[in-house]
Formats: sequence, C-alpha cells, structure tokens
Amino acid sequence: MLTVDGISVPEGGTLLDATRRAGREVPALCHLDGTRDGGHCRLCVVEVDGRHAAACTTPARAGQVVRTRTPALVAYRRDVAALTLAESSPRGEAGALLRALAGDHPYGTYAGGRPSDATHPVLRIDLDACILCRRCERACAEIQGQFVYTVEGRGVEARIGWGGGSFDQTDCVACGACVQACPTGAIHDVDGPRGSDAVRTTCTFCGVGCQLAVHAGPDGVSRVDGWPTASVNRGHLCVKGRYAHAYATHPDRLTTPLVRRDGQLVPATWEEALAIVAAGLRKGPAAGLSSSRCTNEENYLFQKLFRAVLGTNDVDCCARVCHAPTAAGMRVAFGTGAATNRFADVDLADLFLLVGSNATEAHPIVGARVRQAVLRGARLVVVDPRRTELAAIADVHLQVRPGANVPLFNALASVIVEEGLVDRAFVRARCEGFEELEPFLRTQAPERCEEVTGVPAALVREAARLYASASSPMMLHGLGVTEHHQGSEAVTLLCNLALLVGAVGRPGVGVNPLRGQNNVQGAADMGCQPDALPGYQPVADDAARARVGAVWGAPVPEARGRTLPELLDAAVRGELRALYVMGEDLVQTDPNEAHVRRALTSLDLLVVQELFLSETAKLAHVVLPGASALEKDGTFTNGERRIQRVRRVLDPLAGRTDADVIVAVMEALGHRGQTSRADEVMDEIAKVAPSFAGVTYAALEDDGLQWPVPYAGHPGTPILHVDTFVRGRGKLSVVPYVPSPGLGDGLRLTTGRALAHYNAGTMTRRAPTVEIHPRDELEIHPHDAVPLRISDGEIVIVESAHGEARAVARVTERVRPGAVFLTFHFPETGTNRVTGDVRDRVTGCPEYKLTDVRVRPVG
Ligand SMILES: Nc1nc2c(c(=O)[nH]1)N[C@H]1C(S)=C(S)[C@@H](COP(=O)(O)OP(=O)(O)OC[C@H]3O[C@@H](n4cnc5c(=O)[nH]c(N)nc54)[C@H](O)[C@@H]3O)O[C@H]1N2
Ligand SMILES: Nc1nc2c(c(=O)[nH]1)N[C@H]1C(S)=C(S)[C@@H](COP(=O)(O)OP(=O)(O)OC[C@H]3O[C@@H](n4cnc5c(=O)[nH]c(N)nc54)[C@H](O)[C@@H]3O)O[C@H]1N2
Ligand code: SF4
Ligand code: SF4
Ligand SMILES: [Mo]
Repeated sequence: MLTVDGISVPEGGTLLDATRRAGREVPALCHLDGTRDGGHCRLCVVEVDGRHAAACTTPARAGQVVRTRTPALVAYRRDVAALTLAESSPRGEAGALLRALAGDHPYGTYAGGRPSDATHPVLRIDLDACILCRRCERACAEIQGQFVYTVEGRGVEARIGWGGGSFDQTDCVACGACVQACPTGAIHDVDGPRGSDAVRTTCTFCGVGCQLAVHAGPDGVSRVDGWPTASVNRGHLCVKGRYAHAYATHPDRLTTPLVRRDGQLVPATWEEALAIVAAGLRKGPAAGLSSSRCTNEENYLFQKLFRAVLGTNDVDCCARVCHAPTAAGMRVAFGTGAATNRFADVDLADLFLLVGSNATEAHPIVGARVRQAVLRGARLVVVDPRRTELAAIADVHLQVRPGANVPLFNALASVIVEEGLVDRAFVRARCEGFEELEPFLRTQAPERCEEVTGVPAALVREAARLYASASSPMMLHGLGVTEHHQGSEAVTLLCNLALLVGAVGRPGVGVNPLRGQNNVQGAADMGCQPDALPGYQPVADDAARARVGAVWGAPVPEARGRTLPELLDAAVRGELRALYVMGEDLVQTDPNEAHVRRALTSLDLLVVQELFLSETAKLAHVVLPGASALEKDGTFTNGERRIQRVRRVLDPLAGRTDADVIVAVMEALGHRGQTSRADEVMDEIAKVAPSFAGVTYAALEDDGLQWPVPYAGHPGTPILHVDTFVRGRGKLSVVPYVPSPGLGDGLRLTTGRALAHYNAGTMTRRAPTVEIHPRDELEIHPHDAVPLRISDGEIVIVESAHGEARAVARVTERVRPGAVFLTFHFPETGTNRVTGDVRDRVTGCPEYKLTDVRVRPVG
C-alpha cells in the first residue's frame, strides 16, 4: 500500500493510476491510455516522499507518501499552464483546463502563426492549438502503427510535423486515433462535436466488431469515437467505423416500399407491397437469402419465416460466398468451424502465420494489433500473392501464385514432418490420421512444387521452421484461402499445420478465420444455411428438428435446402419462382453477373429489402425499405464468436426495422403472434439453440459473451478445443492438389478489398470514404504492364470468358508478376462480370480469387 493525500491505495502501475485509485486524480494532458507515457506536459507532477516527480512516469511502490495538492504543486502547475498558454491557443477540454489552472495570463498570450493543413478529406490540422503533448504521435505509432507524426525542430521551435508536404500525401490511413487522442483540437476532423451522451453500439462493417461511441443530434450521427474500454478495440477504430456514417441519413435511403408497375418501380403502401410479397412467396417455390449485415435476431426471424411459415430449408446467406469453406474445412479437422481463439490473443502470440488475409485493410483493428506485436518482436510469415502492408514487414513472405495454396500448405507440412518438427506428444495424445498423412507428405517436398506455387523452396522451409519452432504460433486466415476451387480443403490443410505443431486449444495460438461481415458469424449461427438450424443443429437430425419444431409450434422441414449458387441455378431452370433477398447485393457481389441477372430476371417475384436501391434492388418486383444498424436494437456476433449489443441511435427512417418487416411478412402469410422485439427474440433463440442457452441481453450488457454459452450465468467460451476437440480427436487429412478448372494461360486475376470501402460500397460510397478512395483500381506488376503497354493511371479493360471490367491501372510491384488484383466496390467497374463459375468443391463458394483474364488499354 501507499498513501495519496493520506488515502491508502494498493501499489502497482504508475502514480497516475494510484491518484485515480485514491479519487485524487491530477491533471494529465499528455497521458493516453494504451500508450507509453512520456512525461511531456509536466502537469501531473506530484510530491513523492518530499520530491517532485511526474505521476505518469513514476511507478507506484509500497510505502510511498504521495501528495497531489501542496501549495508548491499548485504554483508549479499554474506556471506550466501559463507558459503553455503563452505558446499555443488550445481549444476544447485541454484549453479550458489550462486556462483554469493558469488564472490570468502572467506570461502573455500566444499570437498564432504556426501551420495548418486542410488537404485531407476528413482530417484537419491547426498547430496553433497544439501544446506538444505528443498524444497524436503516440496514438499513431503505438495504436495504429502508421508513424505519421514526428516532432520537428528543437526548443521553442519544436512542433508536430508529418514529414513535410501536405497531409493528404502522408501514410495516414484515416483511422482517427490522433483525433480521438488530441485534447486541444489541434488535430480534428470534419465531423461535429461530441455530445454528452454517446451510445455504445457495434460497428456495422467488418467482423472485428469494434465498439463505437456514437454521438447523434437531430440531423443524425454527428461523430463516432471508439469505445475506450471495449475489449475488442480498446477505443481504436478504422476509417469506416469512424467516418463512414453519413450513409445513414443520405437522401438516397429508401423510405417507402416500391412495387413494379409497367416496368417501373413506384412507391406503394406497406399493405400493397406486403400483399404482393405474401402472394408470391405462398405460390412458391420460394427461397430466402438473408443478410450478414443484419442482426442475429433478424437473421433468426428470417430463417424461421422460411422454415416455420413457408415450410422450406431453402435459406442461405453470404457466408456461402465467403467463409463457408472455413466452416466446412475446420469441421473436418476439429468438429466445428469457428475461430478457435480471441482477438486479444494476438498480444500473446510470438509468431503469426497470416494466410490470404489483408488484415490491415480488411480487419484493420486486428491488423494494427498484429503490426504492434511484430514491432515488439513477434515473428510474421505472410502467404499472399501480394505484398500487402503486413507482407512488407514480414520475416518471410511466401508470394504464392493465386490458386496454388494446396501444394504450398502441403509443402509446409512436409517440411515439419521431414525435419522432425512435429509435436509428437500432441499428435499422439489428441490427433488421428498421422499414419496416412506421413507417407503422403513425403511426396510433397517444397522443392517439388516450386514451379506450381512460384515460391522458392528455401523460403517455404524457413517459414515452416519458424511456425513449428514458435512457442505461440497464431494462424490467421482470410479469403485468399477460402474463395478457391479447393477452398474448404485448403482450410483443412491449415488445420493440419496447427495440429502437427500442437498449436490448438491454448491462448495465443489456433486457427482463426478473420470472418468478413459484421454479422456473418451470426447469420450462420442463426441457421441461415440450408442444412443447419440455429446453433448448427443439423437439419438432418430428427431430434433437433423435433426440439426446434416444439418451440416454434410448427414442423421443421426435413429435406435439406439449396445453397445460394444452387438457388440461382434453379431460378435459371425455372425451378425457383420467388426469392426474398434481405441486405445482399447479388448483382454486384456474386460471380458472373450475367448469370446472376439471368437468374433474377427469371423469377416471378424478386423481393429485395434494402437501405438503398442497390444493383439487385433495381431488378426487384418489390423493394422493402430496411433499417440501418444505427436504427435498431439487437446483437451482432463478431469473428471471435463474441455476441455484442447493437443499440438504437436513430429512429428507423422508414418507420420499421428489418425485424418488423420480416414479422409483417409472416403476418401477411397468416402467421400470428411473432414478436419483433430484439430482447424477446433473443430469449426465443436461447430456447432453440443450445449454444445460446445462457444468452440474455442483461448478460451481454458490457463486453458481450463468446459462444458457446450453454447455461444462464456461464461466462462464455474464449478458447475452443482446450482438452478435447469438438469431434473428439483432431483429424489430420490427406488432400492432394487438384488444379482449378479456371486456370488458363492468361493473367491470374484475384479480387478483394481496399481499406476505405466495404463490399458493394452502397454505404462507403455515400460517405467521405469515397473521397479517400474514389474508384476501383487494378494492380498489375510492371513485368506484365510494360509489354502490354499499360501505364500507371490509365483505364484498362479486364476481360475473361464471362465478361469485361474497367478500372484504373496501378502499375505496382505490390502484386506478383503473372497476377493482377482488382477490387469490387464500385458497380461501374463490373468486377463480377469477369469472375466465373468455378466453385469450391465442398461448399460451392465461388472462386473469386482466380480468374483467367487478359488486360488491355482501353484505347
Ligand atoms: N475495408 C474492407 N474491409 C472488409 C471488407 C471490405 O469490403 N472492405 N469486407 C469484409 C468481408 S465480407 C470479408 S469476407 C473480409 C475479407 O478479408 P480478406 O480475406 O483479408 O480480404 P480479401 O482482400 O478479399 O483477400 C485477402 C487476400 O487474399 C489474397 N489472395 C488472393 N489469392 C490468393 C491465393 O491464391 N492464395 C493466398 N494465400 N492468398 C490469396 C489477396 O491478395 C488478398 O490480400 O473483409 C471484411 N472487411
Ligand atoms: N469479386 C469479388 N466478389 C466478391 C468478393 C470478392 O472477394 N471478390 N467477396 C465476397 C464476399 S466475402 C462477400 S461477404 C460478399 C458480400 O456481398 P454483399 O453481402 O452483397 O455485400 P454488402 O455490400 O455487404 O451488401 C449488403 C447490402 O446490404 C445492405 N444493407 C446494409 N445494412 C443493412 C441492414 O441493416 N438492413 C438491410 N435490409 N440491408 C442492409 C447494403 O446496402 C448492401 O446493399 O461479396 C462477395 N463478392
Ligand atoms: S488518422 Fe490514424 S493513421 Fe492518420 S495520422 Fe491519425 S493516427 Fe495516424
Ligand atoms: S475494424 Fe471493422 S469493426 Fe472495427 S471500425 Fe473498422 S470496419 Fe468497423
Ligand atoms: Mo465476406
């Protein structure tokens, strides 16, 4: 114990912590939670055992006698504050605090004259307000990892700089951490002020599930900060979570139902629209595609509508085109398909194997945390055809040719076996299949597949040794693994690697898919899949159907339903007549746009429930307005299985949430008595899905819970497969390489994401993010660009057997020779006019990551 102004508090941490524990907090302007203290502002100086010391940099030790408010300290702080005000004009909280401490201005007032910058789409800098607390510098370096700021000049000349030039030319990724950190308004943004009552809710974009502090006024959201104490993001956000909120009140939002009359979509009443929807669905055969953007409760209601009211298991969601291969591939090895560990385990790992994942752009908060771990000394192996930001700082980058994962993963395993790096005790105690795998791997040496993978064998060996010799090797994977002809099998091979080195079932390791959408985990958990009921209870399981049917008071259909691609094929053949799509832009995001259009225009009834008139909604017979995540209560489940609350900040623009709309459709079909209230729906989910049995809104209140939550009061399950695998023993599998039928002799097109945009871009194209990233770009290596006479910045045509896309060429060494990379965030690009029909052999997930193309200049 030590005493602070006579109050006893426990030791530990810094004296700043101790003053807080004692309720005798001292002013501290340069301190920033989560970063190293610098002792720059000198305001937090206290008296310790008779001497003055900065509280933020002095450890709190037993026996210390600390005083925070002696007359000498008060005078010292007054001097510091007055000197600061003589050299700057801080605004905001810091300005008020400094003026209060300084009293009248004994050292004069600051005249201004330092630089400002307004070149960036969202950030603004005004150094006259800067007090050199350097919180921005530490936030950018130690939270984001971008190192944009440095202190330039010395003494009174010292000021925050960004390497000369205008700010829009820096490496800034617009995460806004510096804005959130700046106490003076010197670094601010174009958003409005912080209100007094921010609402905590979950980000609506990616599967990281960051917790937001949303400030709203009469005109909508005024600003968004990171929720400081949330375990997922600890106050940090990316550009989308922080700055892409204007879509919510954009004039393009749909506010009334639309129905097609004489070929035109025209406004209609809810009664008219619902009557058409009910008639078409009842006539059938009908199917539903649910939205990974919507809440668990809405997804649950959506599949219930199809199963309990319409009597079909024909319901699927975008997990099909994303991480369905992860679920299938991991189920083979472990018995269940979800991430094994927590995001927080990134801080515990000493090596990352990052495979087919562009984490700093697609899961920026996890990506930033991986980068921080690497800066602290963790090792990093990246497998990606592109030199992504993380590949650029990796110990080993295996720049695989698109489509060659399977031979490469086998080669990594072969090295582990051949060089005696197997964790034999783990394999003996917990796995099966090693006897079959070992002889197969002897034929898979890296030297034998160099040609196919394009990766030098020596690098493969080095990567395998690093992975096998780390004490906590954590694997993270993305769509570069799943969206392939052998996507599911490749995931099973990643599990092989983890099993061989015993990296499952403890903190800091595991096989961790970076799930895509804010609630794709949840959409699948809720049973928006043709073969699984809520909680992954197989449709084929009689007992499960009986149990669920008893809660619903309606039988659960027995026949397995059809997957998303099977449904589109069925529509073309006339075997599907009605399709209800909630929050998914099939035309822009499903492969082979011509085929998708053919399927959708073959239907008698296409219902699209949307925020905007998406490319798919433009084809609908009925468009029903949905409500954004800011307009409803509910839950999303992030990529680490964490069920987190979504809280209403704005009123639903069209008067109803998506849950209300689904229930209205149920009622129009004659099914009465269904609640659309989110908490009550969750209570029903808890009855239906055993892994959710203990979930209540009260239990989710703070940081949510990671499922399984098998009974009330259960604390949730941070790590899976601790003592035994869900399937019993971990299964090591033999998977021979089967080259994709999509391979040709052209360039290998792989498609994916850019930081500032989100999937179809309906939302991020209606926010300042569009100024940060105004168009899709095709990355092409100079080796390929030069002979094709393609220069940087020029418009090019990307052509495949299926169609053409147009984009701006980026001639760059970021992508490997022979491969090109294109994003799909703008409809005018037509990325998915080019992608084709090859699918994952197990799940039907499209091969978005490999298309044989030619590229030529437009002219
Ligand atoms: N900014 C942003 N974030 C997003 C999204 C978004 O649209 N924008 N979408 C969300 C969604 S739905 C998802 S599913 C996730 C996706 O997140 P990621 O999976 O990280 O995203 P992608 O960019 O599709 O692909 C990842 C990487 O796979 C690599 N790759 C391509 N082909 C191969 C291959 O054959 N082998 C290997 N090893 N790698 C290959 C690509 O070069 C790319 O760097 O992101 C989510 N987060
Ligand atoms: N070429 C290529 N294509 C791809 C991929 C790729 O890597 N390459 N990736 C694939 C992957 S992984 C995925 S997940 C898919 C994503 O494909 P989509 O799911 O089609 O993409 P999103 O942009 O997320 O579209 C969701 C739609 O939901 C709407 N929406 C958002 N929130 C709500 C809501 O609360 N309620 C309602 N009713 N609507 C809402 C949005 O306006 C948007 O139009 O794209 C796939 N397509
Ligand atoms: S917005 Fe983020 S990346 Fe940009 S300067 Fe600030 S902290 Fe650094
Ligand atoms: S990392 Fe994902 S969840 Fe977090 S703010 Fe960005 S988009 Fe939202
Ligand atoms: Mo996705």
